[in-house]
Formats: sequence, C-alpha cells, structure tokens
Amino acid sequence: MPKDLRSFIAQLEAKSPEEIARVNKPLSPRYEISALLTHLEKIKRFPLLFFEKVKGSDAPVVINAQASRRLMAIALDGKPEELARKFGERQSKPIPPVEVTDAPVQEVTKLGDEADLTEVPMLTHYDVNAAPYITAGVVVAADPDTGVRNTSYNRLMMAGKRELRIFMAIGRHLWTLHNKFERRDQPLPIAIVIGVHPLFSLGAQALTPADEDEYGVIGGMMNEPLRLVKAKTVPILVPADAEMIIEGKMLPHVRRTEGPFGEFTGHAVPQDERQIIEVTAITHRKNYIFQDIHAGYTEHKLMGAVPREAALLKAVRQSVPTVKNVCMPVSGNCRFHAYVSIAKRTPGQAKNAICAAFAADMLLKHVVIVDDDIDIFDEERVLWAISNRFQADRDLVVIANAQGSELDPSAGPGGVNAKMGLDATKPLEGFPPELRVPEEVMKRIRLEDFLPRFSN
Ligand SMILES: Cc1cc2nc3c(=O)[nH]c(=O)nc-3n(C[C@H](O)[C@H](O)[C@H](O)COP(=O)(O)O)c2cc1C
Ligand SMILES: [Mn+2]
Repeated sequence: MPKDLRSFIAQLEAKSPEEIARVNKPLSPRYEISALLTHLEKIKRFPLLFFEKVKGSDAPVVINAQASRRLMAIALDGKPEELARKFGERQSKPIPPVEVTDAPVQEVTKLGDEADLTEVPMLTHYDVNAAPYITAGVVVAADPDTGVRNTSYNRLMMAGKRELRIFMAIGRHLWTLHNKFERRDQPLPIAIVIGVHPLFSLGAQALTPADEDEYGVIGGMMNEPLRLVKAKTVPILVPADAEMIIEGKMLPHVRRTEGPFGEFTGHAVPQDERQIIEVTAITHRKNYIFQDIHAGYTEHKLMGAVPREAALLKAVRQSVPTVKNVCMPVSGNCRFHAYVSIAKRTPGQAKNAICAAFAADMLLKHVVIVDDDIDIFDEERVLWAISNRFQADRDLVVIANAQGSELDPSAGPGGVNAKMGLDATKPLEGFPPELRVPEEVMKRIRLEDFLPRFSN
C-alpha cells in the first residue's frame, strides 16, 4: 500500500493510539476548531486530530499530522532526536517517481465552473484573518525550460469560488518560476496538493537546488517512488494518492489584496497586493479528508524545523566535523533559534560553528553552541550551559544589519535584523569538575528497590 495520509492514520491507530484523537461532535471551521487547538496547545498536547464533522462541508479535517517530534519520528522510523540526521540521509537518496493511470485523487473530478472552493472546509484560525485559508497546500510548478518540478507550502487565501491569493517569499523557487512566466506574459500552471503523508510533507520542504526535481526528493523521503497521474487541466503530473488536488493558473501582471494572516511567529502580517490563482479544476477522493496546518502553532513550527535542521547539521559539519546534533526549538518558532552541540577539539571551534550556522540559514537570529554533554532538546540544560560556561565579553558574537526573515516582527524594513551567537562551551582545560556520585554506587542503589513509586 502506498504511503499516504490514510495509511499514516491507520498506522497510528494500530500501533500508537495515544498519538491520535477523534472529535465527533460538529465544529465550525470558523474559529471553533481553532479554539480546541488553542486549549491543547496551552496544555502542550499534540495528538493527530481527526475532526469527523465540520459544519458546512461533507469532508472531515485532519490537523497536527506532524505536530510533535514523536509523530515525525514514527514517520521517519527513528528516534525524536534523530530527525535531522534521518531526513538528511533520505534527502541524499532521491527516488524518481512513476506514472500511473488510475488515481484515487481523481475519483471525483470537477472542471471549470463545477469547481467550488466554498464547498471545501477551509479554516479561519484567528480573528485577524481576512478570509478562510488553505494552509496545508503543497504548490507544485514545473520549470518551463527544464521540466524540473518544485514543491513548496504557501498560504492561500480564498477569494471566491474559483480564486485564491498566494504569498510567495521573494527569491524562493516558486516566486522565481512565476517571475519567469510573467516576463513571457504567460500564466504559471500550478497544482495544489492537499492531504498527504508526513514524509511527503517533509520532503516537499527540503532545501534543494533549483535544478533538482522535488518529486524525487519526496520519493527518497518516503523510501518509495511517488505515484503520479496526469492532471486534468494543467500540464503537470500530480500525486495519485493525495486526498485533493486543486489545479489552476497563476495569472501574470495581476495583483490583488491578500491578508492579514496570523503567521508562524504568533503575530499577524499585514495585507498586501499579491499574485492570484484562477482555479481550473478540483479533483478529490470520494470521501476525501481535508488537511489543515494550524498557523502559528506547534505543527507549523516543527514541520519547518526538520528540513532546516538537516541543512544546518550538514553545514556545521563541514566546518566542525565533530558536531553532534542541532535543534531548532519551538521557543524560537523553529526558525530563529538554533542550539548546536559539538565535541570541541580546538579552542576556537565554537566560533567557527557560529559562522557556519549563520551562513547556512538566513532565518536564524540566535545560535547557542554547547558541549556534547548538554542535551540540546532540553532547554533547561542549554540555559544552564549559558549560565555557567558563557561570558558575554569574550563569548558573544553580534552581526548587525544582516538579512533575516520578513516575518520577524522586530526586524527592520525588508527583514534586516541582527544575528547573535553565544559560545557556551567550556574551555578545553582548567574548568572545575562537575558533580558526580560514583558510578558504581549509582548502579547499586536503584530507585525501584527503595522508592518503587517513583520509578517507571
Ligand atoms: C506550513 C507552512 C507554510 C508556509 N507558507 C509559506 C508561504 O505562505 N509563503 C512562502 O513563501 N513560504 C512558505 N513556507 C515556506 C516554504 O514552503 C519553504 O520555504 C519551501 O521550502 C520553499 O521552497 P522553494 O524555494 O522551493 O519555493 C511555508 C512552510 C510551511 C511549513
Ligand atoms: Mn525548491
């Protein structure tokens, strides 16, 4: 059976039922589902959520398919602290897709005026949001000269039965493709893929060169070739096992108002004039599941962390071969903070790691380098290392006026911001020893023998 959203849900239900929760009472896609998510975020619980009845639509909605490192570890068949390494390994082994003719995603086909976005259970997350949005849509577009396919997540605002408005960060591959078509006065054909396995989702975000086919990267991530079928109205092959495909064209020289929208930072971004998509077809499975990613909440942050952590690990390793691991924590929106642990061998290596990290990832603002005895997934330990091993006059690096994220609410115009690196490693020699109870005694005096209530 191919890896798709349904097979992942079935796998959780069979083997990890504590990681999935079904809601069978009806909820409105306008704020009500968000209210439930907000309660869960506050108590830090992140099961995959299956909303069986969503008011105003026949389709159920899945959110949080990759809302924890545990869920992504189930998908990647590894441990939660190994995601960057596993992702990197699979990214380096792409598997080309195969073409099929019989596709579940085309069981129902609505062409032209039959297509109606208002039938789709798109959510409105926040009071600031201008309209319902597609947040779990992977936009596929092909380079007109090479045929190489690009995939990216882009927020898509509903602006009528057959119109979407899109945000594309300047300079990204999709923006570049649209630009290429626009200079030829042509629309850019696109397909929006909704409802996929978490591995598809991770592969679609891989940081790849523009000339690498991202369907191959997704295949590598899934460890099986992606099954593709011809789209109905655009010259693009689309994933046969997705839940829904929206086909359309991004018009040249047309801009309309998009936003405001509550973004991953937990702040709203203002409205602006942006590109629009005219929908030419909607195809879906008979009983399709709609997927949402709750903007600004843990899933949105964490799913973006893994591809960046993989790229960061690779870049720091080139400079400091003994790097142990990297973590982009939720506290930094999984974009702005990185913790890097290294087995330091020479006195200046932590500073080199700081330089490598900033060179590798434009979005990063604050990097903390720690020794490999610190668990970088435990922020209390990272802060402990800063408190004991860091002196601001000699261990702090500040770079002014660098490029950062346009979405950083404290950045200057165009996303210009400051970078800060903290070397929280101890010197190679002469640091006081840490406290330790003799190992032999630790092994002999066991919790279960004396205080069984506290051993699990
Ligand atoms: C849930 C989610 C939503 C995203 N929304 C956007 C968006 O609206 N616009 C954008 O430019 N990038 C967005 N991104 C980031 C891009 O998908 C990501 O940078 C992608 O790798 C860019 O690929 P590209 O350079 O191949 O176009 C989003 C990422 C995630 C995980
Ligand atoms: Mn790309």
